[in-house]
Amino acid sequence: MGGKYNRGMSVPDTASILLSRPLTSDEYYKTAMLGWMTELLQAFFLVSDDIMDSSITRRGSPCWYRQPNVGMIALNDAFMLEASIYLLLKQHYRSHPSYLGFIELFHEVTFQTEIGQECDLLTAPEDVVDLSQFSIQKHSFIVIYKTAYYSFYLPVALALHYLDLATESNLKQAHDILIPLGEYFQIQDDYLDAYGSPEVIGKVGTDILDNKCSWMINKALDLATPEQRHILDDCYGRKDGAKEAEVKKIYQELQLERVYQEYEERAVGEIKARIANIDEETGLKKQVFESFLAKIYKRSK
Ligand code: DMA
Ligand code: MG
Ligand code: MG
Ligand code: MG
Repeated sequence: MGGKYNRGMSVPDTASILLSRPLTSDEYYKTAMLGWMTELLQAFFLVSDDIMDSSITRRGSPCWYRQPNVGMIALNDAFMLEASIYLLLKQHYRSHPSYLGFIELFHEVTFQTEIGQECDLLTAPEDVVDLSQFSIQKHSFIVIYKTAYYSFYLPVALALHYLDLATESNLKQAHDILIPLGEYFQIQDDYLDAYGSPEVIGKVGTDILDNKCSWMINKALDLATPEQRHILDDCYGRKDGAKEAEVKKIYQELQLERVYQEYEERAVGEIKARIANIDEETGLKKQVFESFLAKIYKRSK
């Protein structure tokens, strides 16, 4: 409990926009059920992610694996969170024409996320820091796979399947906007890791300590003088609070906050242009994507 429930609520919200009317109570129940499945998938990823990232807090409390009497049982808890998606699907959707479509979609998106997490972890070895291995292209691949598919494409694809609107063309049009939107969302997450306040975002940033190929370090590497680069090489990815502070000092000197704000305005402009090109003839609605964008634009958590 205690998250924003953006992903979960996106399923009924999207269905209601696509139908251009409020949902009946049965429709709400069924789409909210799909929404809870996306939240369970998210919980599965976060419980595992926090172990792999050695994170401290999540949603304002110690991470699940740090709770008393949990520890590494959190791993099995994560597996059970994932498995419960398919129990709920069977219980509530077995006779729906898209039952198989739902199962395949959850499996596909889960695998895409795991590819992203794998690359995220492999580009951030704990023992070898080599900043020359980072690039904005690698970053883009990682964030699209680890975040954009399950956070943005999944809820909309679920609503399309639920309403029997999941044609190849509708799914592709949705994909082509939701993936850049998800990339922007994870860049916000990378920014907030360094600049967000833990009381607001509910977690303590670990990207610098964890040697992550984050958006922030990629920008810093682009802009750093040789002296600043030397400090980054020396201090990034070391499990040491003082060295982490040195890296943040370079971020300040390079005015990454402003660089980020400029990126945000450009990215949002491009996403708006894509939304304007949506073909509404076959059941999609621009408003689906506008409402996603409005929920995350300039977010502080
Ligand atoms: C998030 O990456 C990706 C998944 C699949 C959970 P992250 O480690 O940056 O997330 P957070 O900042 O929430 O730990
Ligand atoms: Mg993490
Ligand atoms: Mg992670
Ligand atoms: Mg993060």
